[in-house]
Amino acid sequence: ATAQIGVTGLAVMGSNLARNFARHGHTVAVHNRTYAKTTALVEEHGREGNFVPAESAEDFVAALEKPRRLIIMVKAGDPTDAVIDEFAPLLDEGDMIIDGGNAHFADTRRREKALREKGIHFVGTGISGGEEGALNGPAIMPGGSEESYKALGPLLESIAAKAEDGAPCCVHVGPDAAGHFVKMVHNGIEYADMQLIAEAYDLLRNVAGFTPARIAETFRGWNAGRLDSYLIEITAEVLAHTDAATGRPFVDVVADEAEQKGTGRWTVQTALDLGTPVSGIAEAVFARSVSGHRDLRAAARELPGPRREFLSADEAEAFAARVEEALYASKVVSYAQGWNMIAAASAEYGWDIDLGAMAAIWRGGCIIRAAFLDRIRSAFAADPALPTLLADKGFAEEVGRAQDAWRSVVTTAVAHGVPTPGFSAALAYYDALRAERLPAALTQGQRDFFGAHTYRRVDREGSFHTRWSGERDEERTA
Ligand code: NBP
Repeated sequence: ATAQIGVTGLAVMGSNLARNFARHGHTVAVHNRTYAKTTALVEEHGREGNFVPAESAEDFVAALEKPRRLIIMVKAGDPTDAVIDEFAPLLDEGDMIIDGGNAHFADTRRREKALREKGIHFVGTGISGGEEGALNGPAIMPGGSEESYKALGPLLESIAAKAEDGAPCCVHVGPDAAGHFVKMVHNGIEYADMQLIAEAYDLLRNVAGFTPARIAETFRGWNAGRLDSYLIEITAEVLAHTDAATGRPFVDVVADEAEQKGTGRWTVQTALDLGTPVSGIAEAVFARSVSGHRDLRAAARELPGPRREFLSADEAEAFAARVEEALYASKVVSYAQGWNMIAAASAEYGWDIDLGAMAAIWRGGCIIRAAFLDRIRSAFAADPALPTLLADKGFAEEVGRAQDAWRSVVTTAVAHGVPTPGFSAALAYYDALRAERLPAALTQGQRDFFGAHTYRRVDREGSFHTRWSGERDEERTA
């Protein structure tokens, strides 16, 4: 046995991850259901480091130093179970199976429990950054036991992206499925970010009347400021791109139906179960879904909207600056919601996740990497029990300064008939959190009226019910 690590599943992610390990001086055993992929990898990239190609599961396991570290990089779902079932009987106590696929955290909890009973460490690991990240440095979010991280951490940290301060973008997130959970929320936040950026583009295009090329310039300008991020950077690239076949802006020749693979939807489904509002992510998932409903959109195409001219050139400039503020404030809200969701799951499952560390490891390697994340890291460093990012002094000041512009942008969007579900939901959340009284009091009254669901009072302890069909006298129920 000569290999420090093994990778099974050599499609794009697994191959790139294996090459990343090899380039960092680790000997990597490589295995794939279809052996031709294994030989192709070694033929094409064998010179990058030490690979041990294995055709059978037995040879693969025999190639690994003990305790064995075996990474699974296959299609998430049934294929992952199939691969676990194939390898688990060949492993010994103390060995580690690392699932680097995009597994649902509930599957990871189930697999971890089953393998723990056999003495095998199952490490559900979120890996972010797509194929390029896997090759050149991803953000890595391992769950599983503390003990497994001792044996695995240094290897993973060596291939992870490095943040600007040189820190590896990899940390032991917490036990069992903590890693896959935060990876899911990361993807949800990514959906929300993309939606907010899309809304900013739509406003600049259809209210300000900017061309895609001009919007690309605007985004480049924003990227030099507090919105500095990978997503803003690539947005400018996409908007500046011209379609070779037609000479038109690329964005105008792409069908306007956004697809999804499911991690955004999982985030929202899970948030509903946990009772944590992630309206920014939910609106982003729904916006993609609306875009894909051709039939609904065709049926509604003739509905009336407002008649509005583009803003004048001067107004458009000032409007663009306000859109930047609305985008920033909405982004703070969607990150605040995402972090609350992680905190809620951490409490629910006893994961004890370090919230600041999540921001720290997402500064590099992943799709939401941004200067902004360093601010979140500092906010949690200043107060590890911060109830919401909106309560951090720095964020509170910035969002407070942005709120006039934010309201004005949402108002303008409504007046012009441009849908901004992300901006609007974020603003509604902000206003709901800061409200002194919410109409939830009325909701409780209604619930008590039709279902005797009881209510609490502002002036006395206990639960109460009003006998609505009788004298309307009040009884204390608890
Ligand atoms: P795919 O998700 O396309 O999976 C292809 C791999 O799964 C091949 O190696 C294939 O083997 C293997 N496989 C399948 Br399919 N069924 C199998 C089975 N029953 N038994 C054994 N092997 C089986 O690969 P990918 O795009 O590289 O992604 C790998 C994982 O990484 C996924 O979970 C994905 O969600 C996750 N991920 C992807 C990205 C990304 O940007 N693509 C980013 C982050 C995470 P074969 O060659 O024999 O068909």
